[in-house]
Amino acid sequence: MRFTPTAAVASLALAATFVTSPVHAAPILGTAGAGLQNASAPQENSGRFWDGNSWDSNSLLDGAGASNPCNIGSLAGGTGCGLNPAAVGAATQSGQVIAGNFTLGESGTGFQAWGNGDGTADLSYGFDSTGGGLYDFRMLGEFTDDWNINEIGWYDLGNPQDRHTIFSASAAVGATTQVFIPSNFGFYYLNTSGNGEMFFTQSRFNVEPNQDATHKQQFASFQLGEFTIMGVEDIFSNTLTPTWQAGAADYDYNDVMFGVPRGLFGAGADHAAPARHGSRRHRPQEPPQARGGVSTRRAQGAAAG
Ligand SMILES: [Ca+2]
Ligand SMILES: [Ca+2]
Ligand SMILES: [Ca+2]
Ligand SMILES: [Ca+2]
Repeated sequence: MRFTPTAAVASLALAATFVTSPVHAAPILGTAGAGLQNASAPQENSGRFWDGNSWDSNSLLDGAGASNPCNIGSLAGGTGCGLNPAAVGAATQSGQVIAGNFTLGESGTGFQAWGNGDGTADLSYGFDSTGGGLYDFRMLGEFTDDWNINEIGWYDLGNPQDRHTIFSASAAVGATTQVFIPSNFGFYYLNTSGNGEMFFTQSRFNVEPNQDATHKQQFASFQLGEFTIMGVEDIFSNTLTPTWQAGAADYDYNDVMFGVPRGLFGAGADHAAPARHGSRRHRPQEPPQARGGVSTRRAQGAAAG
């Protein structure tokens, strides 16, 4: 079953301010006014919320004399990034093989960024999984010193207590995980070091210890065709710096990057076990174990905050 206007209407009834993305990728349920925006020609000037000057590359803005963006926007668009030695070191530790410029898997010209027309982020959004969906998530890359303390998962949209791991902190780049998600959902990031830091695509749920009460959007979503590329910024800060500083961030959103192919939707899809009797038809499906590789276990950590 494919996403239909009927499904959109049902979702809108649940949250009247939500709008949906018009492409065929996993439909985004965002804030009214937000949409898919042209993401071409990154400038690393933070003119668009995802277009930060990455700590992972040296470029014009770092005095290096060359355009060398390395944020999620340039990477999703297929631009190769020349990582600086510190970034290569962390990436190598995490098991990524960096030989020459890094090009993100699944990237390509034409990815559009979810956000507002003025370049600001949609501070609250999720994804439509009406009827349940089976997703083959792909770990595409991570450029951060925190590569081994970063868990990624999904949560029931609007309910940040209901969390399920997709990629544990130790998941290798290149890993794939097939997950059945029975409801509309958002993504979360958990710093597993125990500092309590946790981010959600609905940023009002974010937990940023020792920070002020403001929240930023720590997730960036790019869509093209049936594919979504997600990028995570793993530090919250109101101070942006071109190189690492304690308490600052770069908002390059390349700290964890993962892919979301369009889900297989609907109770009648081919992955569904036959209903034993009529009363089961509308229940959420069990994870389709027969397909193998399914991982929808709950996050181990206690609720943050
Ligand atoms: Ca830089
Ligand atoms: Ca990791
Ligand atoms: Ca970053
Ligand atoms: Ca980074």
